[in-house]
Amino acid sequence: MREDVVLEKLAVLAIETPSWGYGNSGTRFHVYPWPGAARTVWERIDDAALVHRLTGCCPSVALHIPWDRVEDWTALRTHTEERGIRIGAINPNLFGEDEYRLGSLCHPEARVRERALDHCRECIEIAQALGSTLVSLWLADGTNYPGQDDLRDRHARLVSGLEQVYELLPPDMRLLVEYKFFEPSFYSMDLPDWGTAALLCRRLGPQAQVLVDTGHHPQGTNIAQIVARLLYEGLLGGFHFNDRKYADDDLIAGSMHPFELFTIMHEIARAPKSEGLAFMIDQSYNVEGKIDAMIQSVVNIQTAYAKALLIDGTRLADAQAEGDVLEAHRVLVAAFETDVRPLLARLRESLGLEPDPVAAFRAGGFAEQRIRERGTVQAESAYERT
Ligand code: RM4
Ligand code: MN
Ligand code: MN
Repeated sequence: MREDVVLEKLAVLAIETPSWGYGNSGTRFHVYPWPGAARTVWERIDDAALVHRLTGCCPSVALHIPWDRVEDWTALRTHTEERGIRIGAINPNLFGEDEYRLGSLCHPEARVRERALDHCRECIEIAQALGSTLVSLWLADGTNYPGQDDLRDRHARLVSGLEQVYELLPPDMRLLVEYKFFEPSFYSMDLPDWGTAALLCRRLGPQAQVLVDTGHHPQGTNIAQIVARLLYEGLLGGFHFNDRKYADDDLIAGSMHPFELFTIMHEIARAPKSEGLAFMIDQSYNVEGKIDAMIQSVVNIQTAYAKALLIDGTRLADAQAEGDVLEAHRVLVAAFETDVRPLLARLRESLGLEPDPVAAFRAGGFAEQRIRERGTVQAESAYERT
């Protein structure tokens, strides 16, 4: 692909950052307070706006309800838009209440299922009030022991719960259905894999699509192939980018498996239609600063995409057609090994940005200013990271 075309494609890549990545977070053992970390949703939005200002490619921020609940949604929307960004996906939280011990939409008791449905209804209304057209649903539902509940009944409850949520969607809103193979439940998750999510979305209709969180698969899963399939079937809604070593570690995207991220972005780069895909980050920073780590994640995603755009598609197709396995692989590796930092620096310069946004954050006094204004807040409790 010619450099000007690559630059055009890179210029329209928009990555959404999560509000929950800007506050203090921790492990199940401890939350280490980070000096200057955002204390409220207003400050989390300020930090998301700064990430957009420095990267030029993060125009929206995802919210988690009730973590980001406020009295006045109009005021929050104004606050966000005044800072040059907008609200992206609204994430209902169906795991942070005592009632959800045995599940939410799949709970054995109708009363709890109703409550979960009410929360989804509220989140759809919040999305409308905030000008967002995306609701992103992840269910922590599942069981811990064989025999704990009837697996077929749980599936029936899941289908019926999601059908009811789907019914509530206004015509311009999409429902993203996220899966995860284990945690917090260990015997069965009600939405464990992309196949289940795809089956459900097919059943629900065109406003429901699958969300691929890159940390939600068993070790060794070929995520690029999942992405290729979902794209082919028109069922891919978007991503939660992060990286992991062992489980759902929520580490900086591309920090552990940059080649895997590149193969995923290759599928995006060659997709006939990728508009409308939601590229979102879902990470938490436990031992590092939040804003510069978020920017690093953004840079890593851009890097993987830039390299994917540089793949010589003609040579690759020829090698594949000739059955030249090694040559086909070498075409990918050649693109992966290209140093795209100068290209990304040119992209940023053309947008009036500093060439290295992490360095720009570190040199800009932003962290110091936040420490002065916000201090260091001892976290009362960890976000219930699940
Ligand atoms: C889950 C999942 C969801 C996220 C929560 C906090 O593991 O990835 O997307 O909202 O964590
Ligand atoms: Mn996620
Ligand atoms: Mn997760």
